[in-house]
Amino acid sequence: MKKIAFILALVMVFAVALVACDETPAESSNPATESTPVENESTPVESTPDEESVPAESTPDESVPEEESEVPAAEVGELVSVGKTYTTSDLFRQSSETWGWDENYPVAYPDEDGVSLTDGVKDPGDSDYKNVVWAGFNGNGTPDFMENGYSWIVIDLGAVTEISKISVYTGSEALGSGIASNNMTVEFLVSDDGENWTSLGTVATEDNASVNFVETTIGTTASGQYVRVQLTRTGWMFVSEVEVYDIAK
Ligand SMILES: [Ca+2]
Repeated sequence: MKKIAFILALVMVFAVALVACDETPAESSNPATESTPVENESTPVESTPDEESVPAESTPDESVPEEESEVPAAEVGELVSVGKTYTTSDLFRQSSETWGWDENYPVAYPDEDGVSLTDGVKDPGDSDYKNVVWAGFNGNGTPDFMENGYSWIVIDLGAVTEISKISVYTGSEALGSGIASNNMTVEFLVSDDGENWTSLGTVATEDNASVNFVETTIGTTASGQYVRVQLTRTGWMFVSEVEVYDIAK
């Protein structure tokens, strides 16, 4: 009986050992769950370069507009053309008596005193083309226009000037009688001696019938004592003012 009991004890020991061996593989399945943290670790690894690249790209983007915003801050200086003398190609000249006496405009509009283009007044205040603020050029056929293809205005600034901006103010479609600023170009030129000219460029003039005059401007730095504007249009061109700015003042 002792032998039988001993054998049974051995069988039980083996049985316990087998159960223990079966449980071990069950624990070995845990590494499958351990692989999950491995994947989780790779996720922040991938997100890290994304987070780093975003601020790296945004930094230069923010610096560009700051540099560009400094460019328009340049000043054009002072208006120096007011009161300066000028000459023109043939203005259309017609006395008030010729086109019918008008008590509101007893002086004929075509700049008979030779001062209206640099007197500082560019706004006629109404839409009547007879307003004395205007000087009229006939692009349909005055002799000078027919010869050159344009009308011109030359302002003598009195001394060589560091020019930063030139503007021309022309009558709009609101004036009627075929006067308008559409289909019109203005060429801007400068000179030291009034004979040899350098063109700064040609600008197309846009019309705006809701106002009495429109502004055409060129903003280019240039040096010269004389400023010349050449007006081209098939039709009437009315001018109230030419402005020149000196960036050195
Ligand atoms: Ca004027």
